Amino acid sequence: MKNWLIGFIMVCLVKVSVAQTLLNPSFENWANPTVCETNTAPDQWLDFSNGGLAPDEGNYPLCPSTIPGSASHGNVYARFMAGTPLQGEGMHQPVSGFSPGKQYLLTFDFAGSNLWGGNDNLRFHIFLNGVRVDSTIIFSSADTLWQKHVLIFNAPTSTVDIAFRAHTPAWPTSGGSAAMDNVGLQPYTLMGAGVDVKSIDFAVYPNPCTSFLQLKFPTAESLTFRITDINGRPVLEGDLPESATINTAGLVPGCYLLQVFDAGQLTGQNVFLKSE
Ligand SMILES: [Ca+2]
Repeated sequence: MKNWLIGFIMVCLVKVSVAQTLLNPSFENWANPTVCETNTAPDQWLDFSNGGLAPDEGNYPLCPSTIPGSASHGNVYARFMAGTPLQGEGMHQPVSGFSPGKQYLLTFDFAGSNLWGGNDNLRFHIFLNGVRVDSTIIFSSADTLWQKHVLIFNAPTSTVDIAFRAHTPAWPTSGGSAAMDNVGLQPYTLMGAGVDVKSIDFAVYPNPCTSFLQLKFPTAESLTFRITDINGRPVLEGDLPESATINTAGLVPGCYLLQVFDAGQLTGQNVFLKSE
């Protein structure tokens, strides 16, 4: 076969295998790299503000007084002023390459960013195709520890517009600002996903966890468990102790699926985060 034909076939294969393409997910590229406060959306992102101005560039090496004092990934994060419950600063990006109906995992890191003082409460809302579908926990502008938010969603269309906006639940007594970094987007291909689970409701806490994960069941059962990473690789398994406490100190920080089995049959599963 001639080389050009092989090349053509390879290009076609690459095109077929192209996945969803979120651009500049860590906000490291921003239009003006020499100015501390840039009221524009990061490169590849579009303004989604309906209050305030636009997202600000949080560039720690360039502006060492910025809060938080470091990005969760790279050198740059985005900062948003939270307005009313319905108004605030935000940004969005139309992302192509989805398979409609398939599940995807969206993650991002967030923290308080009280550059202008105050400890007001706020949260991020998450929108898909302009529809609000999820929110982070309510957190303080003064809480500068990075936390991770996880959203599993079914792609409604082949191109999905993904948007974030900061809001306060208690305007006008609360406002503040929040930082975001390290957006992740990938197909949700956890082992067991789609399995017809004989469900028993159980809660896991704390979430994110650090050194242990506590399960809470409505009834006492003799069960085994398996923890897999987001690629479905088992990382921890065994009998579930009577205390229903699992030592997670050995897991690297990240997103995991906990599956619980009764006599070998999958009976429940839950997603949790392991933090530093
Ligand atoms: Ca970053």
